[in-house]
Amino acid sequence: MRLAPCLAVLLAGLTRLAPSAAQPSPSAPTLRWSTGETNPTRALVGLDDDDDDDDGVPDSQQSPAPPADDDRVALTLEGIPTGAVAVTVSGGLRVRDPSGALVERANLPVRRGAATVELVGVAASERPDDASVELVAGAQRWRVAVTVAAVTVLHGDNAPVYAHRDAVMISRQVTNDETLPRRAAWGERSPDLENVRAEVWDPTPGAEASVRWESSGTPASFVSDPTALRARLAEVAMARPDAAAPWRSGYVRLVGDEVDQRAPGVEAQTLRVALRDRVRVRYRRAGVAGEATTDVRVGRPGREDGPMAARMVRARVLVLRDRAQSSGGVPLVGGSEAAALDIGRRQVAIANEVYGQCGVTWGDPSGDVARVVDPPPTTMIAFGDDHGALASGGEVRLRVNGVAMPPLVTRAGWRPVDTAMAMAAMLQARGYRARVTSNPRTTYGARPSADVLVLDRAGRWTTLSPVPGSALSTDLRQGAELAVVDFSDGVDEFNNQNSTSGTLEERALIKPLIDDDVTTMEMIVINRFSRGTRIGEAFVRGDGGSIGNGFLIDRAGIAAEREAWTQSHEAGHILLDQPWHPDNMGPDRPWLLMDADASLGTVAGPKRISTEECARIRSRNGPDAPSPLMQRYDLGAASPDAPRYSAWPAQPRYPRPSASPEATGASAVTATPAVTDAPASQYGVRWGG
Ligand SMILES: [Ca+2]
Ligand SMILES: [Ca+2]
Ligand SMILES: [Ca+2]
Ligand SMILES: [Ca+2]
Ligand SMILES: [Zn+2]
Repeated sequence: MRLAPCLAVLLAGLTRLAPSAAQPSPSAPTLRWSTGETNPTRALVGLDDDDDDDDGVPDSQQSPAPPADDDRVALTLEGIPTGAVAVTVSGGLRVRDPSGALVERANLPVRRGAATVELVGVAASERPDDASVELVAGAQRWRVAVTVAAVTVLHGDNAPVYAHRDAVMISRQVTNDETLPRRAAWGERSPDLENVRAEVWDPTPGAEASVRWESSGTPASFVSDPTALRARLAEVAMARPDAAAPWRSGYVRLVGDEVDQRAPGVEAQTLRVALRDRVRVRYRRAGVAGEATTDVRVGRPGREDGPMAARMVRARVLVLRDRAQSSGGVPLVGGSEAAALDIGRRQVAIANEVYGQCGVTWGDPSGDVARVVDPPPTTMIAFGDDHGALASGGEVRLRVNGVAMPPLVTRAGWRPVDTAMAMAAMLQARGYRARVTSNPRTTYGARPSADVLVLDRAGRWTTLSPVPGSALSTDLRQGAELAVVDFSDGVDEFNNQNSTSGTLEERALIKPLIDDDVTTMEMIVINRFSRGTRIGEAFVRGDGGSIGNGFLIDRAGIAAEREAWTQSHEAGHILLDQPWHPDNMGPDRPWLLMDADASLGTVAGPKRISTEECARIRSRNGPDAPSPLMQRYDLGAASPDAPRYSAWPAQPRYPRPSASPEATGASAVTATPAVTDAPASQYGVRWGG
């Protein structure tokens, strides 16, 4: 890595003061550093150990440096007559030659009186200014003494985040709880290991230093302008015990939404991020040209399998109209098609803020994930609804799209599913598509009821109606009912006895709207529930419900937005494959997303997902699950060399104590957040399935 002694002697002979005292004139040759300084004599270059191209190989170990690398330092020589620039570097610096290779000497072309020189820091300095770059253009010579400084993000246990194989994550704790150290001694650990701090190795003596933190979006985090910052923390002070140790900042917590970003008491310690954002730390030293930076990503690329690998829920948000658009229907929320769509998209944006904790996104809120749709017509018939009684014998008479079907004769003793199968067979024989679903038995029912969804040959909804002058069914014990959606009096909600089957009106809505694809989850936006006892209801496949992967949310649930996180709570039942709530069987922890009845628009509001819940979501609905609701997301491309760097580096890349001996007693404590002692009236109620 270092230059041979004979070459170093040669370079020393070439050393000359930079022509900084020269009179500025258009023709005066000028060396301009990437950060704007002209003719500097000293500069900082960052050690390029991050992984800007996300290929699993530290950029400093790649030659040529990847095009996405933003740690290359571009110097510009201006006002040079002709010819070429001879560049020689020493110490932990390399120069990029015309082929892109990182070398110690290069001749670079001059075009129109200018040349660009690109430097990369590949090894951290041991002493101040122990690296250099020499540039010779004709009779002009420059020498810049360089310190290669290393900027690193540390986890809560002070272990480095090596960007090519590690990442940072959105906090799962209440933002201003005691697991975020307000002031941290140099060697202090954070009880929450997901808190991060900056470490800067710069051997130059000095009494104070600071860094900037920035987060910015990427196409994978649905930001159209990646150059715009999402959030920043300016001038975060650092300290070190002596110049033989790196500088360290206090702890910073990565948060997913505005409320957390403004958490009282820790405003200077929160940085807002989204899944697959970039988090950058920037370091400069006064009086010296240049800047050292490093980037880490929020979550790992989706090609990986670990707990941080990015995943996308295949979600669809359907905002319903009160009736078909062709009949003058208008959306049930928002008042206009555009406003309704906007509401649907905002639900996706909010869910992304919450599920970022698990490395999960619902997709691009501005994409086609949200739609405004017509309610289904009466396209389903139910047998033995609610009670599940056996048939006593009779006839079912039905019209499909106005055409009378032959009477279906039921036999005494048929179960609802037998009647449904017979009806389906009769309809299929006439060219319709009929799908039979059996509903779980209600608590008080005799046995499961059954539904028949009737589509035409092309798979479109049909309209079912009774035959005029006839009863729909003369079988008085089992009975038959048409499944009608009527929003004028709200949607009948289920109670604890029939929650697994859902009410007939709920099934009339959900079964036609949920497509056959069991790997999607639909969120269905309605006006209200009839009795107003709840604001969202999930239908969870795992508890035996025949309706898979869907949930209803009403206007109140929508209006609660970032207070109840209703959309995320109901989806949580589906993704966790779990109908009950943690507080049904354990202590009340109202800050948890899956708490049954919490609602609070503060940092203590119900939106935290535990590590165990995130793991369960991945095991139940990860890409290797039997019918997964989540896909790999933002896969990226790994370098074939990546496996060689799976444990890199073997030794720290600059002098730093190993992670173990610096514990200060605050070992891996999983602290319990303080219970917010709010009056009950502050809590709204969110009932769920
Ligand atoms: Ca790389
Ligand atoms: Ca880089
Ligand atoms: Ca970078
Ligand atoms: Ca109704
Ligand atoms: Zn619930």
